[in-house]
Amino acid sequence: MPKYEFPKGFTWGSATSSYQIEGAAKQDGRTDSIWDRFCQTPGNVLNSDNGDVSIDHYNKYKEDVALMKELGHAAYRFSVSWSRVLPDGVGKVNEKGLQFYSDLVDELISAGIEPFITIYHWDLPQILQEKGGWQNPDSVMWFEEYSKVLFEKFGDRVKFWCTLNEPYCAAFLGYYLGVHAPGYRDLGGAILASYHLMLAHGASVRLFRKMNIPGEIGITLNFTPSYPLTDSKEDKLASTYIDGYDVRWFADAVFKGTFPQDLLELFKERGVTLPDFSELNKAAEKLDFLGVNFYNSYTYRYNENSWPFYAEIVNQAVPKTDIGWPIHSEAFEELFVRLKDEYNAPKMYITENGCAYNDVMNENGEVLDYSRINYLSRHLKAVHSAIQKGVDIRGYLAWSLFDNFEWAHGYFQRFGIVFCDYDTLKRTPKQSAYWLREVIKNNGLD
Ligand code: IFM
Repeated sequence: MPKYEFPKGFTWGSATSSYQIEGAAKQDGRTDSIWDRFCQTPGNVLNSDNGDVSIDHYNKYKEDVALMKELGHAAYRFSVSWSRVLPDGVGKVNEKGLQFYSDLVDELISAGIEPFITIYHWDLPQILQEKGGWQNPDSVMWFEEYSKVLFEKFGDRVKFWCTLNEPYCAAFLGYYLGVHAPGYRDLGGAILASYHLMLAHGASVRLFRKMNIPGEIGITLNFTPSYPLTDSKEDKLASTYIDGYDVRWFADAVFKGTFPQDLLELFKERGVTLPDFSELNKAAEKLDFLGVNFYNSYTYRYNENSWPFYAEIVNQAVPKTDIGWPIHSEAFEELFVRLKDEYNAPKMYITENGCAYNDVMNENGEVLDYSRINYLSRHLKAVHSAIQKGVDIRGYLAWSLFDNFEWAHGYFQRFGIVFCDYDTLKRTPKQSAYWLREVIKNNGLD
C-alpha cells in the first residue's frame, strides 16, 4: 500500500487545450481565433511562435489517445476550438470541425478514458472580437449558442463539462495587462469582460440544466494565493488586494454572485470606471464541481507607487521552476481548505497542476525530468493532505500531457509530461510520465 494513498475511484489523467496543441489552423473550415491574430503581431509572442501547426494533435489524435492509454490515464481534459465549430462565431455549424471532436470523444471512450470538455479556453473567434469580444454584452448570448451546439452533440457521451478555463486570464491578461489575446490594456474594460464572462458561464450552466444533460458541469478557476512579506498592516493590505484579484474575484462571482467589495472600493478610489453589475447574481448557478488550477503563489510587499493594488511582488530566494514561478505546495493545500471553508465549494477536481522546465532529450533518447517529478510529488502530497482534512477532491489532471504552445512564451517553456520534438512532432514520454503511471497504478505515492 502506498504511503499516500488516494480515495478509491480517484480520477487520474491530464489536460490540454485546443489552441495549444491542435495546429491545423486552416484545416477543414476553421477560422482565426483571437490567438491567431495576436500571434501575428510582432513582439506579442516569444520568437513569433504561433499555433498554426503546434503538435498537430488534430491529425494525430489517435496516436495521442493511444499514448494516454499506455500511460494509464483514466481521464483527459481538452477544450474545443470555438472557431473550428462555428467559423462565424455564431450561426452555421462547421460539421467537419464538430466531427473532429466527436471522433476524439469516441476514441477516448473506446480507450476507457473519460473525456472532460472545456467549452472555452481563450480562443474566441476573431470575428466576434471584431464585434467587441467579451466587452460586448452579446457575448453572453454567443457563448450560450456555442454551448448549445456542444451540449447537443456530446451531451450523450461526455459526462464532465467546464464552461470556462481561467476567466482571470481571459479577462485580465487579455484586456488589462495585454500579454494575452486580444492584447488590450484597460482595467475598466477588463472588468467589463470579466462580468460578461461570468454571465456567460451562468447562462451556459442554466442551459445545461434546462437541456437535462446527464452529466456534471463546473468551471475551472486558476488561483494564485498571495502572502504578505511581513506582518505589517501595509504588506497585509497589499496582499489582501491581490487576493481579491487573484483568488476572490471569480470565486466570489461564481459562488456568491458578487465581486469583492474591497476591490470595488479600491477601483473606484483609483478612478477605474466600473460597469453596472446588476445581473451578477446570475453567475452563481449551483455547480456540480469546481475545477481548480494551481501552479504557484507569490509574496507581496506594499508599494504606494504600484497601481492599482499598492502591491509589488517580492522576488524571494526560494526554489522556482524554469518559468520563474516559486514552488509552494503548502499554498495548494491551504487553498483547498479555504475553498471548502470560505466558499463551501462543491467537490473539486484539479483540472491543472504542473510545471515548466527546460527539458532536453539525452543521447539515449530519454528525458530525465526529475525536477518535474519532485514538483508533482510535492503537490500530490499536498492534495492528499487536504483530502485528509476533509476536502472533497475527486481527481488530478496534470498540466500538461504534452509540451505545447505556452501562449506568450511560445514553445520555449515545456510543461508536458510527454516531450515533443517540434521539428519531427515525435512524442516521447518523459520520466515524469512513467513516474505518474506508477502513481496512477498504485492510486498513490510514497
Ligand atoms: O498553459 C497554461 C494553460 O493554458 C492554462 N493554465 C496555465 C497553463 C500554464 O501557464
